Amino acid sequence: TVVAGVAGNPVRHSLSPVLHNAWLEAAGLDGVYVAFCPPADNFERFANGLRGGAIRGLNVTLPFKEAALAVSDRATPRAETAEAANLLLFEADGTITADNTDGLGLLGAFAHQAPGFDARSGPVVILGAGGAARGAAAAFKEAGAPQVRIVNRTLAKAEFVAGALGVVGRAYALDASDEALSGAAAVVNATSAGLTNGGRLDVSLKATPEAAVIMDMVYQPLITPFLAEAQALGRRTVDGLEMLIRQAAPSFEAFFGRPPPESADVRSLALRALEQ
Ligand code: SKM
Repeated sequence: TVVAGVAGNPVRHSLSPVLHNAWLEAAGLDGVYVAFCPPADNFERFANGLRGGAIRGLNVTLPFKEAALAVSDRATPRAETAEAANLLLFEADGTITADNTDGLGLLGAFAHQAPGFDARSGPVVILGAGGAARGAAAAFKEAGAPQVRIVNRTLAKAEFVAGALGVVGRAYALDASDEALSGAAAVVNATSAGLTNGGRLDVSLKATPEAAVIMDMVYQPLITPFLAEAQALGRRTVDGLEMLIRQAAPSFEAFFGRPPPESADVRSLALRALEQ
């Protein structure tokens, strides 16, 4: 039995076990995917304890993505660029390989839910300047966005993230968000607003062009207030659940040696789990 899992703290809300176990069953593979909740201050000890042992790999979510990269022995360029890992592979020789599939998940979700969207067609706006924002910014730069605009409450943090992008990066304070949104090809909420009840961003999407695609990385609820505003304005939207599914697919392949079977409708399963 191949064992894989997700580590986070908290981890109860994670839909990763639902996705991976449904794929395992549909593929008829002898594997299992479980949730782990290591102590928030000691991911290193947890991961080191799994070296060379029975587990093939882990997805890693908040607050461990930076620690996951730090504990690894080697990392893919995309994990290095994001300065975070959401995927660890425990090799037979006792070493740990770090990867990051969040960028693939983000771009995959756009490709799937906003067909025809082209990152090269205009500036991409990222709300937030934490790890998720950094990863999204790197993915859009890689996909050819002519400009990546970082909007954040603390301007200094936005400047830091934008600076790492080189000439492509621009930083905006929250009260300059209208300026940031004008002409945008896409807007991505990479802040945790929406995770808490009633969490709302102080950003209005009115200044976005009609053709802009609006995405929220938050998937609980599926239609966040941010996406609801976008839909009310008639904008195309991409949801956080699609990103979760599309970062999970390459993770599954890394753990179990084959892509997930297309026959399993994991999105419907996840939606049902969200409703409970
Ligand atoms: O990057 C992903 C991670 O692989 C799994 C996850 C989850 O289970 O909620 C969320 C994202 O951080």
